[in-house]
Amino acid sequence: MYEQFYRSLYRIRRVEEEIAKIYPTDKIKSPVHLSIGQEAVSVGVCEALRSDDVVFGTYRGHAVYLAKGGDLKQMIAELYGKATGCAKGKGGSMHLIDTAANVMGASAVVGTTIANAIGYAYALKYQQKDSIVVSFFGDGAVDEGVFHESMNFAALKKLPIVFICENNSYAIHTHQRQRQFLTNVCDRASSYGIPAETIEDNVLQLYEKVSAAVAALRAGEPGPFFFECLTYRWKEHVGPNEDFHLGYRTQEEAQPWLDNDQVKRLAALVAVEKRQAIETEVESEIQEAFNFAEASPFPESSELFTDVFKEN
Ligand SMILES: Cc1ncc(C[n+]2csc(CCOP(=O)(O)OP(=O)(O)O)c2C)c(N)n1
Ligand SMILES: [Mg+2]
Repeated sequence: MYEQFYRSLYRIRRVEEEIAKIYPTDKIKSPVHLSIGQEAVSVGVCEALRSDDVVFGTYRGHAVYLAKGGDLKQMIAELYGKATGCAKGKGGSMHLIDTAANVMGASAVVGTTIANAIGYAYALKYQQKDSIVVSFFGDGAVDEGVFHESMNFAALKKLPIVFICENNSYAIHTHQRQRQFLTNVCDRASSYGIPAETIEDNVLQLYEKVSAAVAALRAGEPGPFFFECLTYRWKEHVGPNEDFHLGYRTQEEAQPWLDNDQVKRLAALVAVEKRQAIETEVESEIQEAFNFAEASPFPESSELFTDVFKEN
């Protein structure tokens, strides 16, 4: 189990480090919102899921996409704006999707995929399927009207959905305390009758809690469940750099999160030889994915007029 967790954590971290490295060359054609530091949330949750379970993410979505099994080559090609990308090069980093892996998409508009996710969960329930939906969103999304409407509807219809609020304390540069009079996110979910719990930045604990919730939903217990996962964004809101010089947060605030790096923690739980083998495999997979993106063509100009409307 530790090996699989480490592989996923290390892979996401290294993919994003490579993205950060290459970003200044302008080969990547869209803004990038990196999850470096937040990988444990996606990995802890997605390891608890089956392949037919479904996830909806956000514009900070590289980690969820990869943790759920989204295709790496198509992801990098998408960032490069290439025709072989997972959205044919038209969506970029903020709109990753891989329906074969049940990564059902992400959006640049804060909060929107919460409503998409409950719609999907309603359909699953209606069809009496035993798949589970997971909706990922940030602490900023809980301020949106769609969050509240969705909580109510999901509770009312007892939907098979797990809500994952990735609380990194900030919406862009604004701390939760400057945006919310009551900062307890779980209380918001509880007020709609949804069981809600806060989880520390701990990938194994996350896995256990989410596994139990998923098992309960599959056994027919009424949903939804809500988890607030405490985490921290190491890089700037958007882009490859650090941003402590901006003054809205400090290196001192970040330090405990850096010290608690879950990638390093899991590395220490895997035997050295096994770890090296994992790292070698992942590095060559990443290299191949970037080579694939480099070698792929840009979309034809005729593609400008396709995928604009849904055609029957
Ligand atoms: C509806 C809407 N309002 C505002 C924005 C501008 N915006 C982009 S990201 C962001 C912050 C969201 O913070 P959070 O949900 O905590 O996610 P994080 O970036 O921390 O992962 C905002 C306000 C937007 N994209 N959509
Ligand atoms: Mg946030």
